[in-house]
Amino acid sequence: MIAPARSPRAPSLVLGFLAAAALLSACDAPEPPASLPPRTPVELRRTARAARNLPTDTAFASEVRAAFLHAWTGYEEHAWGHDALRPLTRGWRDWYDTTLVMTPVDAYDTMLLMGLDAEAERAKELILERLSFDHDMAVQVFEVNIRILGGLLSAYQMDGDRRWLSLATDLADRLLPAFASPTGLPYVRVNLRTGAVEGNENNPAEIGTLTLEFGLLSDLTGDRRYYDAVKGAVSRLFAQRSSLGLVGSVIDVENGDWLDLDSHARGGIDSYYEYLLKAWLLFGDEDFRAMWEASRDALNTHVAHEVDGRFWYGQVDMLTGERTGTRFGALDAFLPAVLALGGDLDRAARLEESVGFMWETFGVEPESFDYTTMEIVRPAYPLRPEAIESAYYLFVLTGDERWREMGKDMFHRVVAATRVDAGFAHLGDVRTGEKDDAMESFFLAETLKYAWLLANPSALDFDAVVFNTEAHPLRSVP
Ligand code: DMJ
Repeated sequence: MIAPARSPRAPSLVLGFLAAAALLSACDAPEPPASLPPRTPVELRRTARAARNLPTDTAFASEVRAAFLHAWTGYEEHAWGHDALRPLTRGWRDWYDTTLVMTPVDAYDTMLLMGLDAEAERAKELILERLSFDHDMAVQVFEVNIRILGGLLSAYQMDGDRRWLSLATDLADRLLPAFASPTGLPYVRVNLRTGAVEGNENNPAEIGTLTLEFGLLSDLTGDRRYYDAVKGAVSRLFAQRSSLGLVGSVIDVENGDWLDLDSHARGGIDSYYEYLLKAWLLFGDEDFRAMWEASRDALNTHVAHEVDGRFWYGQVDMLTGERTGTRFGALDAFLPAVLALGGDLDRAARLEESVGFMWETFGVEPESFDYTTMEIVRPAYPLRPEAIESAYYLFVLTGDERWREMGKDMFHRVVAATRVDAGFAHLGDVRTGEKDDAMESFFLAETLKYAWLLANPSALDFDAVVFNTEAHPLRSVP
């Protein structure tokens, strides 16, 4: 379907010749498949709107700001220019052979929202000086998309500097070859310089969580190739759903065959659902609305699970609906936010109550536990944001202070359990408090951003943005 030829555009060209380049790309690109109707971006269509005039919790806000500064100072002192801080050994980590300056790109919009102008300026200088995508290395399309492309696009929409858009376009052009499979479903990894692809066994989350970033780039550049590639992939994935309306965990992008029939809303599928809803909201594309509503209904019918009065989402076989597992954990806690954004405040609240129960039971949430036995399956806590993110959504959408209190309590538990001298450290085991030498960039991009917005909801107009799955606020292009 999409012929993903990489554009040779240099950043400087984009500044002056964006319109001409877009025209050229449009001429080079094949006709979009007939199944992709023309699309007109519209204003955000909210099914649920933020409560008005929510007060700031000043004391909470200064605690979150102090935590952010502590984490950022650790990065500046020990990992400057690299992807991530190693907070225990005061070192750094790069994901690939060359840095993608991941923590600053991921953290930049949080700094702007917190009013940390000096830190933001230093981060921006570093990124613009060091960040280049012209490297002979294979990267994971999903992670680079949500953290780097998402970060660049939100930076552009927040401060208006077109150098962000230039970087974003260069990156997306280098990621496009990932869609050159026989089905249009993207491969897992792509070489940024050569366009060589790797990994034909992909999952719905990694396939479906490209839509907002690529789609918005189409709107910003006028080049439809990005939108058509992601919509084509998501439409194909949706078409592979079972008669129950469910998707599995692993699919072969070369032939569309399911390789793992386990269906759930956890890591591996989670943000596929999230982006169906958010693509509809951001782009006003009714096809995404239809895919979201059908998927949500299937999830609520077959995957939701009431046990002893508590509400969870577990695992089932995508073909039969037979229950295959009763595990839940930190990543699953994204779902109350998505349900709330989709207007289902009742299920959202019930599930977030279960999330709160998970924190009370274990002190800090584990990666995975069995909700029928309350036994931990995977005991780590890598500074994840989802539970606080959902508390934020419920707070802004209902105005009910109990959600802010719940999120604040989670934030306090995280700080107490993970703060070390040079930053914040992952927990290897929430039972023992044993720490791992890592501080993921999403701690600054997401966990602390959602905590900040929970404390200070007027810092951002919730109704004017759609957060990508890495908490980068994106705005639709009129
Ligand atoms: C982030 O990179 C994103 O939120 C993603 O959707 C899931 N994993 C991490 C946070 O837990």
